[in-house]
Amino acid sequence: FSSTAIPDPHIKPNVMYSGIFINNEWHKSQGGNTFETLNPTTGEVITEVQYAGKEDVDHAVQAAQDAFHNNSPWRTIDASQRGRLLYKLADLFEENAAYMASLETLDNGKPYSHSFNIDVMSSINFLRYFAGWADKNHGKVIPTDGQYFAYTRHEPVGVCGQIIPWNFPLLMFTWKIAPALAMGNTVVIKPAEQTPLTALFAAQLAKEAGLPPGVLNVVPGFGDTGAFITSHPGVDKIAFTGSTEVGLKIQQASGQGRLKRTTLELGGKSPNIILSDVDIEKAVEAAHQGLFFNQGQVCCAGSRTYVHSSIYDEFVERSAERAKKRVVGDPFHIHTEQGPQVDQTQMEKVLRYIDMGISEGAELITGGKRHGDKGYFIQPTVFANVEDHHTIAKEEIFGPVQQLLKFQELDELIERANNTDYGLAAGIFSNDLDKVNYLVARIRAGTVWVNCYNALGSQTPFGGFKNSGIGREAGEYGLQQYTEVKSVITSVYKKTS
Ligand code: TXE
Repeated sequence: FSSTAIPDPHIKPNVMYSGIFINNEWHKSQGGNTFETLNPTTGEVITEVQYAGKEDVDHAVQAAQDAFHNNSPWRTIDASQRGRLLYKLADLFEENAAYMASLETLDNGKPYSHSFNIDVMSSINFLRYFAGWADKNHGKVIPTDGQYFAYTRHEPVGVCGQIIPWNFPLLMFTWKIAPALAMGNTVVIKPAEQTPLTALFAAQLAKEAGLPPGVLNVVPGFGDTGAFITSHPGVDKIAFTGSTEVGLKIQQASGQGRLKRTTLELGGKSPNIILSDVDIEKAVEAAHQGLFFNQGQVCCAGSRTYVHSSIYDEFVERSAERAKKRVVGDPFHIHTEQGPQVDQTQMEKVLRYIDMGISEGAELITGGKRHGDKGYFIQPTVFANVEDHHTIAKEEIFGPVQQLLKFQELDELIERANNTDYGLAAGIFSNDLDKVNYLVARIRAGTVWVNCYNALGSQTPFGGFKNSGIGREAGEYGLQQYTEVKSVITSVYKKTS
């Protein structure tokens, strides 16, 4: 779909589900608590959502354990049938695409054209990709030594506790549930407190698709709800996407009392490297999108743009021109490129980083302020002459703030690019194959994009080196995180090759 061909949005999408989803039924919080989810475009309350407490998480985990019990409907259906249920869920997403994209834009503030073309469409692709895997991730027969017959079974891990952030609410929901369900696990998932609505709607669709009760449970709430999941003895595996700070806590919690399998997808400060031979116009646009996409709220954002000194000044000038042209405003408008930040906390955090950039001596070229006085909008901001020791070159800003740094030599650049605790992604722009290959092998990051940025697919693994995470999501590698390998070794009378 091009942005002009997509269906019209529902400007005021009706919120149908705001409860706790357990055993395919909607529940109120047992403690009687609710929280408000706000529209970041206006700061107004959209609706009250049920706030899952400890009793609700216990209930959800019990439901997931029951659904995982040997001989349960979920454990006894064909693997291909699990795939068919996910295909059906993808079809339901497609039927409801305009509504779901509108709900996402309402709750998160991202432009509707992105919610539709990227969030909803990629979610559908992701569901279909993993639906196809359901009956294909099989074990092997292994020619072991001795009078034995050996094979492996790929079995589900069990109850998966999944905690997701607010920057891609529906997409992260599908990234988490699709591989888990394809491999036969059961799920208790907590959407982010800022953006619970699309996950709740999707839960109802999962019921309509025919998922048995207890297989997928959704518990809205804050960090404490997440902590009840991560510390719960009935949970076998944790999958988390969010800040490195919380990721470290989760890693600790998941080792207390029992070992939970843990995968973490955390923050980043990704270098985007522009060599001197590039088509400057294309590279400026790619670096612009690589940072500003999704209001800059992307874990793999190219938030350290290293530009070769020979083209640096022109690159700065053109980047500023491009940022000034960026269309900021009503996210339901089809031409809007940038909506509000997700909430006031995030807006204030980003503005604090801008102030730090100025006070530490980076050069503010454009932007730098709040955009308007309603909602949580920030002007597209570009800093030049950024140095590695500046806070804005070290910490994740998670906003529409571009850092342009200068470099001369490749080896020095590699040292600088790797001088971070993060290692999520990197970009390289050049047509010099030798230089590209030299860099690709030396940059410590889970993904390296060459002459492109933010190219993510269902098929390609995604995850971080160092403090950017543990494990990989998507692709065949992503499946491995949702299976246990069982070796079965049987004595035989006499083997033959
Ligand atoms: O993240 P949190 P926040 C980064 C980004 C952002 C910063 C803070 O830099 O500015 O993190 O954002 C749940 N046990 N990223 O505060 O707190 C929480 O309810 C279990 C990068 O929103 O990590 C939510 O569902 N769960 C990131 C989820 O964790 C807990 C995307 C993420 O929230 C918990 C988002 C706890 N103790 C932010 N505390 C990325 N990698 O894309 C919170 N949560």
